[in-house]
Amino acid sequence: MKKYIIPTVSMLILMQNTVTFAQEPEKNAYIIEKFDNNHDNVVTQDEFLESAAKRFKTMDIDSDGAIEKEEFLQRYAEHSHKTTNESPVSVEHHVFDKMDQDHDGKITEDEYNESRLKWFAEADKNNDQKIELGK
Ligand SMILES: [Ca+2]
Ligand SMILES: [Ca+2]
Ligand SMILES: [Ca+2]
Repeated sequence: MKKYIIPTVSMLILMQNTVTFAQEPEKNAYIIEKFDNNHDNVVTQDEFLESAAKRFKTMDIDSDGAIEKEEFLQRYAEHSHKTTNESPVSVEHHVFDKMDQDHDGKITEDEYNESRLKWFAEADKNNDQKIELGK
């Protein structure tokens, strides 16, 4: 009997995991792919912010410490034109407006980090400041 119970339990756990984490596995995989600098399949908050800082510098074309809307749109276009021809401008504006919390037309590094951390926290299901697949 025992050998039947064990697979049943692990199957249940597997099913639970699938149900609990089914919504966002791609997001975690995406974050790990993009931000796991030391390739241990875990993205720590430090790693994440390090990459965010680099990305911010890349997007801040004139290096004035803020991403203006023109800079944002330019970078966005550069990164999206290869994958899709239809790049709806409204989406870019929406993303920008979400990050530009005080709506002064530019994203400061604080605003940028805050939105990144929000993203990180959403993906960090067990709240241990690490992104792993499914956690
Ligand atoms: Ca890592
Ligand atoms: Ca700038
Ligand atoms: Ca702003």
